[in-house]
Amino acid sequence: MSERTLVLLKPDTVRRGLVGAVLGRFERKGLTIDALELRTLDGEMADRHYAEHVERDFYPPLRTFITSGPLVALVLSGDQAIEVVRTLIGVTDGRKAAPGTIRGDLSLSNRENLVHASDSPESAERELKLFFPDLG
Ligand code: FUP
Repeated sequence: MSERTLVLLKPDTVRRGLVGAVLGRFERKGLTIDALELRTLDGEMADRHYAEHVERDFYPPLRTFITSGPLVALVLSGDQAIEVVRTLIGVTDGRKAAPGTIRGDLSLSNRENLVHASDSPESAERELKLFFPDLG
């Protein structure tokens, strides 16, 4: 069953010149790019996206980071895309993520971990509406 998921290639991915490498992994897996946009988040958008984290100790530096430069927001679709993309990116902390995953291969940080991806059908629905309200 085809699903859609919201993915952000965070400002570290853009700064490090890894957009092509990371996008290529998703494309090679067989996922389809349904929408893609380069944009810089303001603080308000960051707070909406990370609504579940705004009270956490780690949020202020995360907010600074996620608004620090352009990111690539995209919509990927494919069979079980939400879970498939989560598996491809690896666990949150790049130092602990398994080799072979995007974070495991390319990130050494628990904050600058290159990629965000929706973690459930409910978050996918919310995040897709937030970033791509006009997507059919
Ligand atoms: P994930 O779903 O893997 O992106 O991870 P979370 O939703 O738990 O966290 C969202 C983002 O907060 C992470 F991508 C990185 C950041 N974060 C920190 O900066 N410090 C932490 O201790 C945990 C998460």
